[in-house]
Amino acid sequence: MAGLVAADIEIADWLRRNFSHKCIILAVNKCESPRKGQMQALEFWSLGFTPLPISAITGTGTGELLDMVCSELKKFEGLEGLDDVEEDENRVPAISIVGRPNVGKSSILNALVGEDRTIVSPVSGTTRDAIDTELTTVDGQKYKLIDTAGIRRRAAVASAGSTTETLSVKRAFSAIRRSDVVALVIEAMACVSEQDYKIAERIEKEGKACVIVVNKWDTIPNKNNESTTHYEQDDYFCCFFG
Ligand SMILES: Nc1nc2c(ncn2[C@@H]2O[C@H](COP(=O)(O)OP(=O)(O)OP(=O)(O)O)[C@@H](O)[C@H]2O)c(=O)[nH]1
Ligand SMILES: [Mg+2]
Repeated sequence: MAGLVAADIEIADWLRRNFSHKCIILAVNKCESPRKGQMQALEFWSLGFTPLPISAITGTGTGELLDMVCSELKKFEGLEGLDDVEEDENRVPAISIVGRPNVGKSSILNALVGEDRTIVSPVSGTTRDAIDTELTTVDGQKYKLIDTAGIRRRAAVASAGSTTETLSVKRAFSAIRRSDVVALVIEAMACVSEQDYKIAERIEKEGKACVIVVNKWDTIPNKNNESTTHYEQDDYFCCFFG
């Protein structure tokens, strides 16, 4: 057991900052001896979580760890017993397409499904609701694609005072929550904006995998083979990816 190190403190801080609404279990590994293990785990109390001494090699404490995980899982709504945790083979992975208004979210969905399922228009704010579309790939794998309304800055939404827009944004956030992967669309020629960061933060907070899609690539003038690398190495963009 290496004891408490700086990285543990950093990770614990990060978990507290970003996942305070989630259940966090602190397992202290390599505590082989049941009695001495309790002592070894003591210093981890300073992280602000209850340490559970375990040993992956001997199995000490792993039963308690499993019980804790299961009892937390049971608290979820609709989860009455562990049988329900079994992977639902019919579950279709969901991918939501999110971003600021007019970046081309609906166009991307239509391009992926190969037909005009959602309305595309140069008018910002065309999509007003989260729209689910099922896509079946050539190998038969099904996916649920969710087109969402453009998410403007909170202040802009508030000052517009539109209930419809407020609901649209809520539905976009709920689409993020029910997705397995989120495609965050940004516009190639527009700088990465504060709002793009905010949306990316939201996706991270929800703990979802994120793919950043740079759309309207055709609008970049004088492209060559290195354009993508230049784009990725741009300071502003690097921060975004970082
Ligand atoms: N040049 C160019 N224009 C695009 C591209 N993708 C979309 N557009 C145009 O951008 C405009 C907005 O496209 P939409 O797909 O409606 O954008 P959206 O993000 O769904 O917009 P909202 O629903 O209003 O949030 C339309 O005029 C599209 O034709 C692209 O790759 N290149
Ligand atoms: Mg749209």
